[in-house]
Amino acid sequence: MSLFSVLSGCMRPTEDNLGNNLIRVYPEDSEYQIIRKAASVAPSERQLAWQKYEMTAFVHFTINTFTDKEWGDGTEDPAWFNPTGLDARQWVKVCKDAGLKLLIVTAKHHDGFCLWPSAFTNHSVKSSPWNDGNGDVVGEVAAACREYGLSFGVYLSPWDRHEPTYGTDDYNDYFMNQLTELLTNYGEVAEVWFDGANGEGPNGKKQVFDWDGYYQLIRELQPGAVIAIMGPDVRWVGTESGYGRDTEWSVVPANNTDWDVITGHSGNEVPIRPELDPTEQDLGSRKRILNAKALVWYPSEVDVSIRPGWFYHSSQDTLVKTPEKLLDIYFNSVGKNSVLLLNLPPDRRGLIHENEIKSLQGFRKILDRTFDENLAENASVLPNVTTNIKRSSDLYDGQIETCWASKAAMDSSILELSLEGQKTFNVLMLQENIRAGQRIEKFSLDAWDGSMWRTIATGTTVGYKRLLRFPATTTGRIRIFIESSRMRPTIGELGLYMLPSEAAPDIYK
Ligand code: FUL
Repeated sequence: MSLFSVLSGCMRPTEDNLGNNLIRVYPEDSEYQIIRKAASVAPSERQLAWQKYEMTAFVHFTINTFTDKEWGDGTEDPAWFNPTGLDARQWVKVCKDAGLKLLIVTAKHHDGFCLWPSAFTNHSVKSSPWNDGNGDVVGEVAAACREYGLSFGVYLSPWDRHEPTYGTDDYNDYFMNQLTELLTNYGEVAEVWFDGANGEGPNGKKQVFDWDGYYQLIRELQPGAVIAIMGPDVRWVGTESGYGRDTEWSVVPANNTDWDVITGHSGNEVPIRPELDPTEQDLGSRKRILNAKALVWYPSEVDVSIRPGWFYHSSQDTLVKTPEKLLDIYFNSVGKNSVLLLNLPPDRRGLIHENEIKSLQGFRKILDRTFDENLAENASVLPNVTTNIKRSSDLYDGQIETCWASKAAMDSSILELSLEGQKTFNVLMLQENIRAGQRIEKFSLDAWDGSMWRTIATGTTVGYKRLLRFPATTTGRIRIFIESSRMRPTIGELGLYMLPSEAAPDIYK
């Protein structure tokens, strides 16, 4: 990072950034102060590292794969779990080739069957014929992730339809024991995924979960891991379709606790999960934040399966999402300030099916052909009253932390670029330097047509990443007109790209 970046307000701490992922709001705060606070909430280091994965993989695999079900009821015989050619290295290689940076495996789904030989139950791989009861799927996945350089995560279903202690305090001990096994025996864990589904256990009782205990244990054992969904670090986007919101704020109100005793949760203290309805359309608008008791960085994750089901069913072999569908999902998840969590369910062999591989390869090819060349590279930033930048290359050096920062607080700002000659493009990519906070509320991309500016695309939030598609445009000069923002907006990265015509039939002209 350059000295200039530090001085220009790109890095924290700045006067606008209180350096925390949770900031309290007081009844006496003015509207201006609240907006200033919202603009200053920033991700914790673990949240930022997670956000930078962009695309991650889910692997749903368990006894359901063999019973052809989506949810087991806990009465399944472990003898049914018998993959004929399980190869976790294949799973990881498929993910790596597709550009997925982390893999989360269903160590235990709702039926309670454990993919690792837990010392606290016999309802696991050790009672199955697979590898004569000596196998450990979690261990094989973790080792393969290490070998291929992927991060590793675990899904451990809090709801357990098999475990007899479910519905009693003893289940919390059981669950913590299992967490301890998973978080100590398999190397570094980057994400712990807690499902919200919570029905009755085998004894008809519902469980009162000791979330604080779980969170504390995870922070102790794996301080770098984000805790997702029923956790404080990562929020469910609210749909399993693969399509996120057009306006996606990573800063949302947290109104559910007595913040007088809390100072923030970016450290190792017990974090609080903000209570909100993730399916609501508006989570973080000005209207929402003005009534907040606290504002917290709580970014969105888009989970979607490459097939209709989360688990493998041979009847769905022809229903694998096409490369074009995956591309559309990419633009609507990664391109809308979310991390994509794409599920790839292995089949009864214990392999990711050929149809998935074909689709992922096609998807990757389009991504590479589109994003390998940034047509804004070597563009120069033209000076104007709202522009604060010396080195244009900060916009395309691959680092959001070196950035353009507007001089204007609250008012509109303009970033104008002279491209290296005439360029034709149909995709805009913007990234804010979210280390300084998420600020942009409304913007447009304008192209100079020789006599005037023409708006070719508009958007609301940007956050970590925003992608916009539009009909192909040729110009030598563009500007990003930021119509409204929370304090001084920043742009860490800017890209102009050309989607190949076959991948953009509707917009290519
Ligand atoms: C849901 C579960 O009930 C599904 O089986 C799946 O694991 C999905 C990711 O989350 O809540």
